Amino acid sequence: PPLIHLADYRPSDHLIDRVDLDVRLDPHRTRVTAVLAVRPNPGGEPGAPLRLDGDDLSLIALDLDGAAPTPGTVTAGPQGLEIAGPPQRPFTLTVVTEIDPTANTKLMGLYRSGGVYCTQCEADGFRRITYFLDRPDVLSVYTTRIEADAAEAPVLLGNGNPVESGTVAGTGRHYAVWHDPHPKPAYLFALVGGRLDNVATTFRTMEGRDVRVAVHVEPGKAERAAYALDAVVRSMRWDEEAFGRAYDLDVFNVVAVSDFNMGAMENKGLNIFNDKYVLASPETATDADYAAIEAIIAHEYFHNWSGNRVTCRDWFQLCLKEGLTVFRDQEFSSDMRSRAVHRIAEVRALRARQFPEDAGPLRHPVRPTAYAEINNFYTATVYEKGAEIVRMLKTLLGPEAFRAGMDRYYADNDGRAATVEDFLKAFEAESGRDLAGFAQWYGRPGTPTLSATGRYDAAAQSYDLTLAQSLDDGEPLVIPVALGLVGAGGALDGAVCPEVRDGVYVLTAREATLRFADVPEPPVPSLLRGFSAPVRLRAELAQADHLRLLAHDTDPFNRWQAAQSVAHGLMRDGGSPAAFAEALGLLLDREGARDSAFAALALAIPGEGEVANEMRAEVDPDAIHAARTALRRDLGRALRPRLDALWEALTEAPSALYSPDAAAAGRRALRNAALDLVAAGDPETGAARAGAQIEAATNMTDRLAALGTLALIPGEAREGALAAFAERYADEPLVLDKWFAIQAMIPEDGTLARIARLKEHPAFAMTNPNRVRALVGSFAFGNPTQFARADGAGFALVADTVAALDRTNPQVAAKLLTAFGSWRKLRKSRACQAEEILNRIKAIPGLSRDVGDIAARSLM
Ligand code: BAL
Ligand code: ZN
Repeated sequence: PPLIHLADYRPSDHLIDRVDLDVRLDPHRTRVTAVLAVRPNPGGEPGAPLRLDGDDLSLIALDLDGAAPTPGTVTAGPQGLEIAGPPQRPFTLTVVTEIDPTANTKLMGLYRSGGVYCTQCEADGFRRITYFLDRPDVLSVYTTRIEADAAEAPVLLGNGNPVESGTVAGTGRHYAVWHDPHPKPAYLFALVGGRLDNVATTFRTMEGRDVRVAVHVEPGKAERAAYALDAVVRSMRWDEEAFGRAYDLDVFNVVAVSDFNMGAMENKGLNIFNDKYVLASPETATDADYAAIEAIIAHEYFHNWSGNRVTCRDWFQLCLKEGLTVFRDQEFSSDMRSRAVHRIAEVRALRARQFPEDAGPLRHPVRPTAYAEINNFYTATVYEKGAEIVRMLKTLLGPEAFRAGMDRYYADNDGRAATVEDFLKAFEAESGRDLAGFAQWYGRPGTPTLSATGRYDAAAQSYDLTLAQSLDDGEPLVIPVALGLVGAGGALDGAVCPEVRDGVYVLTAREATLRFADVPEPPVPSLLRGFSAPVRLRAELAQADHLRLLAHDTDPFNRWQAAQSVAHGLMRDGGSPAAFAEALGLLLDREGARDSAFAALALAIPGEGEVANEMRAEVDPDAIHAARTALRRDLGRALRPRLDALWEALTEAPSALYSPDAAAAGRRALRNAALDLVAAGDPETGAARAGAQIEAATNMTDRLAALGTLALIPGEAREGALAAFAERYADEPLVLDKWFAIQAMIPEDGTLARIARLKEHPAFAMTNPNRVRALVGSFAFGNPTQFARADGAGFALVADTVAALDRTNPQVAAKLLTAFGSWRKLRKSRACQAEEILNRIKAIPGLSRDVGDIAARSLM
């Protein structure tokens, strides 16, 4: 497929200042009348034809300034509309199209989900509603009239503020008119029509404006929207306090739908969500679900400024809104919960998803320079690494200059479509710093390696630390390295190094040596505290050094990292885990009660994917699985008395009211981590205890954790518990997703047959992205030994699903295919099978651009 290049960017030849839409909703024949106020763009090419994007559209009527266009000047088809020699002055184009929302299985544009009409327009779905200049640098003021059958769609929602509503006499139909005063690109357009219940409240902004905030959900589920509503209100308040940003409309609506390609979408004033990230009750949602809802509600709300008020000039700048908004939602969650625990979770996610992407054929810069299909660039690199870049910027500039830079960025670019350069310019202006070197982070794919070696001079009481970076042959990057020295009894606070300021050294050279003076004993360096840069650290410390950091470092992230490093070493090199178990035991004694969430994270040894990630040799998933299973077994046995005591001590009274707050969630996390390790060491006891916990559980967190533990222990108890769970939640699709996922991730030969059976389960549907991701996605991304089976059947299962899904929903199919992204690192025989499968997919006739692009790039 043809590539679109950043270097080819040109301003649009035309602009559309106002859009008046009249959308008459109908299950199969929805009629859209668009009245567009068009004018030539002074920055465009004079006399250029007007080329409007389209996708799968039927043109019904067209007029220009109220008359038929000059014969022979119009070319129209499903994929576009062109008018040659349009007027060289402002003019009005009226376009009538007809679309079939029921037949729209791509879930882009206007479609129906569970009978609810809804839209998804990012990145290029608006062209599936009407012909348009569907590019983010064309900003328009929208007025939308939505009309529908009053019984079928009693609730009608649009962008902006409601201005009028009424009935259409004698038709059983009604309408609502919405006006959004803020100019926006088409990708932020949205409408909703359907039967929906809601929960609502009023929020008074710091500017004194009263905003009606509502969360709309499937009828009968309103009480499950209370947490999401509360998260909206907390997000609104936080953005005022942390960034001085107030909401700017009279209403803010969130709508949950059950069929959705992404997590959620930040349409102006009308966020549309995957219901997985809205609906929560103690009986149906886990602590992790609550945390994800809070984070995604915040993320979409924060886009109102970082994305909507200031949008992107073109899709190459996607990180400008996504990386920044992820950083903002991470800061919000850190303020709502434990900062240290959240930072660990962020880094785990980055390493699990972004590091492999950056190390494989699908790697790309945070700001890509070319794409064939933009939907394939909503990646961990753009989002999570993009957020890390913003975090480094804050570390480099300090909180005051960072905040001043953000304020200037908003002030200078409000109502505009901006670039990464505009973003950095605001920080340069406020800080007086030159960020040209730092800007390289946006353009260089791959994860840099930071290596460190130290030398202690006892006579001079000094310590030399050499830091070296490597990525490619290009210029060195600007890497903020937060660091300190740790002695046998704790931090060596008296050690001084003039180049380290506020605990941070900024590495700008390929290599540098720092000299610390006043070092009274041989230190262990604590490097990259708080994970101050998205790099791979190679410090080659001994196990004893890591154990010192685990016991004594002042930085909680590095204490956790020390435990991870020891576990990696044991899984890679073997050896006795006795010292590690003892250190973990002390940590549990000291911190189990005080910071349960942190203790639970320390107990969680790196996952199989993370181990694969760290391998410099070729990856053998079976060997990794065996090493990890053995280490978990040994730790479970060595820590047994403590784990038993924790599991007992952290039991909640059956009458205790569930609360998703961080402290309560931390206690559940530690208790469930203890259960899981006990089971790893003693499956028989583990199975009995997990079975009892499933019975006694008063919330989904405890029930699901126990089911997850039991799922790893073959036998009748497991099968009985799985069957009972399915029966109990037969009417709860989102809960059954958890049930699909747990089974898909069982690392046993029988899992393939199990998945084949589950695909026939009445609750499974290939048309619903959540179901596909739960069953096949969990298998592809979360079951490395079965996915990369020796007989190739795991790869084939995923490939067959991709091929089938491509015919209806290419975007979700393409995402699933990225599971093959690390195939080259696999041991030879498995890699050959993966390559063959990718070639087979690439050759499928009529393949979508989405899947074709992933297949082709994976093979590059
Ligand atoms: N803009 C797409 C969904 C999100 O990142 O918020
Ligand atoms: Zn986003």
